[in-house]
Amino acid sequence: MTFILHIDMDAFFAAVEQRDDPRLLGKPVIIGADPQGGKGRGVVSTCSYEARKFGVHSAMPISQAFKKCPKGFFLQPDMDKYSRVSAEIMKILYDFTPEIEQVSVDEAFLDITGSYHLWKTPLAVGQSIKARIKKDLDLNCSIGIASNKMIAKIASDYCKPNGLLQINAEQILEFLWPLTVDKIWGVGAKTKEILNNSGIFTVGDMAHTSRELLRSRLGEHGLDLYELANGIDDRGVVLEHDVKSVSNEYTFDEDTNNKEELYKTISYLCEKVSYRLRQDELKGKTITVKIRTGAFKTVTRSRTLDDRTNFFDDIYKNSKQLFDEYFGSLPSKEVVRLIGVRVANFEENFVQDSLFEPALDIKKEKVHQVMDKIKNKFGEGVIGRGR
Ligand code: TTP
Ligand code: MG
Repeated sequence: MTFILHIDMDAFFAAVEQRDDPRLLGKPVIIGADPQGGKGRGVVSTCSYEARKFGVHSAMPISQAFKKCPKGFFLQPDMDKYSRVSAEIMKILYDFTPEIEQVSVDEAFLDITGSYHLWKTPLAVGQSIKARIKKDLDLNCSIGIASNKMIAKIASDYCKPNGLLQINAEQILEFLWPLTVDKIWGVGAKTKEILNNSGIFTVGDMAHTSRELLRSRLGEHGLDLYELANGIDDRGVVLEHDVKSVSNEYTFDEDTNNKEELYKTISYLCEKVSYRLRQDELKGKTITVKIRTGAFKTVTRSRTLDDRTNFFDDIYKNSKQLFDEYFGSLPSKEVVRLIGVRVANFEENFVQDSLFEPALDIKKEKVHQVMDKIKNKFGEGVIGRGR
């Protein structure tokens, strides 16, 4: 029996702002473009549940949101802050299982099949995650648990806000069939219209339609929808291992052009990236440094090495050179707001590799392994590196 847990934060951007400014608690908060007294362009990113009562929602033109809720608190998004909170959330989730697929900034799937017994039941895992996120981050989320991804996601959406809902295998159809067709993955506005025009409004209608009819209206896609309407979804949780790169970035509290501080930060990021690569037994060939200046100009500089690596020394040496090349070309007054380091271009990681690698690398690898063991045992941060 598989247990998939889907977690999605409630009114994420708005909730972070309400948490950080208690004056906003209980108030309609709208995050998005500047409304400029109703003349502003751009759209709503999200809004608090208080603002949703006025009919405001994501993607609505900000001018329209202003008309619906003129007394609302309109704030521009602080993406750096939300990414930081997002990373904190994901870090908590990794305490429950390494089998995580992060889908967006505030959303992830966890395959808890192999780990739930540590909390006794899948539902208890959900309760513990909610409690941890509330206690550590003072934020609410909603969680759905089911035997597959689609049902877990529909369940978390269904129980929003601040909900927890488990759908057992034998309850799936009873849960699914009364819902409108657009709850099914892959049914957007256009597909919905085609289905509605054929008299298909609920998931149950769809499940009771012949596969031939669905195919004639929607092509092969119709057959996938038929399966989904019957609660069948075999898609697995896609682990980070399948991701194409490992990266880390840091936003300075205050923009800086202090070389010492910048190098220290690059070193810290390389340390993290190297650690993650080694944990996942990955090695990459392409190293990229990302720099965002105080003027919000973002540039990336990349270099592809002859051999794949996950060693700190290699990643740091190259990152530092890439950084120097770019930073040297900037006016002396320019400041840095954000730095990122990424390693990509993995080929398969043959264990055999080490047979052909020079003895020095084998030794380095051993040292890294020992350091990783200590980190795993006592947490990151206990082990540093002499510079
Ligand atoms: P969602 O999870 O879709 O929305 P939400 O977390 O604000 O609200 P809830 O899940 O409780 O319904 O998206 C997560 C964040 O992504 C959201 O806080 C802001 C951002 N976002 C946009 O910027 N534009 C959009 O159109 C959407 C849907 C989300
Ligand atoms: Mg959300």
